[in-house]
Amino acid sequence: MENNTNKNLILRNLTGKRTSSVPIWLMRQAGRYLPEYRKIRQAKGSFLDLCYSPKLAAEITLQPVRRFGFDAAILFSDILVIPDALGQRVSFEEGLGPVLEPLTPQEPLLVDRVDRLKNDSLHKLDAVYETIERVAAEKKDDCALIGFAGGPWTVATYMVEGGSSRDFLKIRRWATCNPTSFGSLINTLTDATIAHLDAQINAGVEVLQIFESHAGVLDCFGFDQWVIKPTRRIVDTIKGKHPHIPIIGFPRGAAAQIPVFILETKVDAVSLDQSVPLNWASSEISDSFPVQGNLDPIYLLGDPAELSVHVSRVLSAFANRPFVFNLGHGVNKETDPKSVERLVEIVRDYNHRSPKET
Ligand code: 1CP
Repeated sequence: MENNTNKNLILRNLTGKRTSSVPIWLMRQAGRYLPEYRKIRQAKGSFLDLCYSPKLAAEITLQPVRRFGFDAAILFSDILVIPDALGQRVSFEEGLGPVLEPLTPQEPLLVDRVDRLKNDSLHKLDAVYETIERVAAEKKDDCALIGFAGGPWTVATYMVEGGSSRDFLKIRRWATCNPTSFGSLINTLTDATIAHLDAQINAGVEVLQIFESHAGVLDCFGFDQWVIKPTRRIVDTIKGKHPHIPIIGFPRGAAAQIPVFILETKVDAVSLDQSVPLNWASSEISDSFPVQGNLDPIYLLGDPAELSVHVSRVLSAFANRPFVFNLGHGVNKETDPKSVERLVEIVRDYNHRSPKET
């Protein structure tokens, strides 16, 4: 069962081993800042169609790995394939982002659809699992393949708000005024997420990341109920079946709740957003616990000398723990690929003050 742990720097760090060379991948490393992505995207037209085209999706997954030599490939897909597979209409519109037919508390919940999905073993998402099989067959052993899903709360925000939101008022009102019916939506999404992640592992992913991008809009009671508890159920169930697959949690905006998130969800690693102060992370998160992050992606749009200073700050802060270099959020579409190249060089050139392999 130790099969994968030696091949890849990311797998080693995520299983608690410090390596002298810091591994790197970036959230949204595939996408619109890459001309080779834009070319395929233009030819295909619809973003969701691209997610369901295994050959093209596999190619897009591998584009940033070929160009920059990242230590991981992240499956090219989206967190919103879950509502799409559950039968909620989803589209991606130029300039607007995702658009969904919003779900309301008055509407019958999607439970029956989820039951059907379970029986159908997530049929609509078969194309996603085929993408994984293709990437797994093509990638090198020293590159980890990361699968993912949105956290149930974050996916629910899009389902209830009908897209991106500024104030998340509809979902917060539903969760507060009718926690029982909202709880069954979260439960349904948790079941679907577990089935989706399980199928991704069976198809060949070696690491999972759970993107809870909108965790930061909840107070500590909401965070416990709608983020910690569902995540804990996902982690427990997946670990029961696949104990050796590391799971990274990304509770974006969770701030001072990160330690309790780590403790209670039992994720293997935490991805920090850029608002987390480096010295706070060092003092509040046990130094044996794997951390990922957290350079502000804005530095990729700025002065190269500044970039170097800020990358070094992050590297120094996490020099003595299992660590995977990443951004605090996704690569911005305005980013010049040359900046990403420079970033990878800075990380590769970094010399640890006390190199130590465990
Ligand atoms: O127009 C285009 O070409 C589509 C742009 C795009 C891309 C490239 C979207 C639309 N999604 C993706 C891919 C994607 N999304 C990946 C693939 C792998 C990679 O990282 O390279 C992943 C992991 C996601 C995850 C995702 N989708 C998240 C979680 C991470 C985050 O950014 O916080 C979220 C919130 C989404 C929803 C989504 N998908 C796309 C958009 C424009 C949005 C909305 C973002 C928002 O509300 O601000």
